[in-house]
Amino acid sequence: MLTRIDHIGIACFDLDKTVDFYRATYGFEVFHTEVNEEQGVREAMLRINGTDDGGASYIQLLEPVREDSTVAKWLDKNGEGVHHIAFGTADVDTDSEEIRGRGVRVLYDEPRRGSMDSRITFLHPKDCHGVLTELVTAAASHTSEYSSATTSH
Ligand code: V0V
Ligand code: CO
Repeated sequence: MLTRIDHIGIACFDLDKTVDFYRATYGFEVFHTEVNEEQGVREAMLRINGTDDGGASYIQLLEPVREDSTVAKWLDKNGEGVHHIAFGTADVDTDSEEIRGRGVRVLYDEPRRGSMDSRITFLHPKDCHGVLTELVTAAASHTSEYSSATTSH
C-alpha cells in the first residue's frame, strides 16, 4: 500500500548550487548525499518531515554523473525541473507486482538499490499520465523506529 510521498526528484545541472538555493531560500538542510553509479546520479536528500509508515519525505536533488544517464538525457531535453515523484510503501515488491498486473509498465524485474539503501522501482511515465513514478521501500535502518535527525547519513 502506498502511504506517503517519499520524495520529489528534481533534476539540476549543479547540485551544490541547487543545495545552496534550497538552504538559503527555505532553510532546508542536507540529510544525506551519495553517488548512485547504477542510476548515473549524484544526489542530495533534503528531509522535509517524518511520516506514518516508518519513512520520511524528502526533496531529492539529482545531478547527472554521466552523459548517458537518464537524468542527463532528461536535462538536455527539458532543462532543470521536477523529474519524478516517489511514493513510499512498506512492500515495494508486492505493490509493484500489483501495479504491473493493472497494465502499467514497471521498469525493473526486481527493485534496485536506491538512496540510503532503499529499494526502488519506476513506472513508465507514458503509462502514468506523463509522470515518471518511483516506488520506494526505505531501509529498516532509516525508519522512524531507528533513525533521528542526528543520523550520520
Ligand atoms: C522521459 N519521459 C518522461 C521522463 N523521462 N516523462 C516524464 N518524466 C520523465 N522524467 C518521456 C519522454 O519525454 C519521452 O516522451 C518518453 O518518455 C521516452 O523518453 P526518452 O527521452 O526517449 O527516454 P528513455 O525512454 O530512454 O527513458 C525514459 C525512462 C528512463 C523513463 C525509461 O528515464 C528511466 O529508466 N527512468 C528510471 C530511472 C531514473 O530516472 N533514474 C534517475 C533517478 P516523448 O517525447 O516520446 O513524448 S535515480 C533515483 O530517483 C534514485 C536513486 C532514488 O530515488 O533513490
Ligand atoms: Co528518486
